Amino acid sequence: MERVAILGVPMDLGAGRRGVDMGPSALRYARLAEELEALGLAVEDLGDVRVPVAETLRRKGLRFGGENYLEEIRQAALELKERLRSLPEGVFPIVLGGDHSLSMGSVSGVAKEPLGVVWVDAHADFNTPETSPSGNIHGMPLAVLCGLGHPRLTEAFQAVDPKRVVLVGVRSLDPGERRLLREMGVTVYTMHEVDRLGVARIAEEVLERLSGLPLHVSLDADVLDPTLAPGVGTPVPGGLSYREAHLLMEILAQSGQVQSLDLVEVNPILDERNRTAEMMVGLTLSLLGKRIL
Ligand code: Z70
Ligand code: MN
Ligand code: MN
Ligand code: MN
Repeated sequence: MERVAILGVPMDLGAGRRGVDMGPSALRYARLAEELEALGLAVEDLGDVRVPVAETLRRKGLRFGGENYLEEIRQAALELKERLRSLPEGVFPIVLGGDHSLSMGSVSGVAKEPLGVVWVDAHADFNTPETSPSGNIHGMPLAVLCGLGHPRLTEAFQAVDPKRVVLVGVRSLDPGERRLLREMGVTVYTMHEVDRLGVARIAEEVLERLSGLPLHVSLDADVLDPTLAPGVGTPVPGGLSYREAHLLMEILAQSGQVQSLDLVEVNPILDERNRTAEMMVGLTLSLLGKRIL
């Protein structure tokens, strides 16, 4: 029986608005562990990584947003990285966020050489402090993992070859990150390609490009159409449908290569009756092998 470890990162310090720190609770309430067990998996919840409460940091004179919490985010991501590194071989980690900056810790924590990364997101999260219009660190983690950005972050978390990174579902890019994605040779399937080629063709191309590699899937809830997943901080119209998202997960599952997963950017404050968390749990089941027949 395959073993799954759940690890929460209740952090919103990298986001532009509050609330994704409650994402791990929302995903647990949506019965993530129980549903995985019903699939026949052995599940252990390892609790949460320590993240400072934002209100305690305000007293130090930091304002919310931007790069103010770089050191706190670095520390939490480092703890995540260490905890993932200490997991026994063969355990499939599911990291619950939290804002997407935690993926600096998850990807570097699971990184074997070489690793393929499938980043499923409305955004590319490929900004650096120079290109970012907001300064928010959750817009930077994929660049950091590829070695670009603040040296305090790249020295701790650079972990992947940009040629082994694929983005799916992108529909909101800042000018600087568009340029960086091209320069670094990252493969990007925007919603334009989703519409032209379809998710099945895209998934097959992704698996061809990352053939034989262990894969990490980083799933940002905002890749989904906001009508399905309203509980996100940065909703962008025109996202993946229910069927496209499940089909993508099912085809990735069939490869047998996926070894780890992030579920990030679920914002319960903005959600409706926890439906965004429930969508993310459903997609997790498809990625871990649930089939209709
Ligand atoms: C923008 C920035 C972002 C998620 C927003 C947005 C980044 N490119 N990522 N929400 N998940 O501020 O860098
Ligand atoms: Mn993201
Ligand atoms: Mn996003
Ligand atoms: Mn956000």
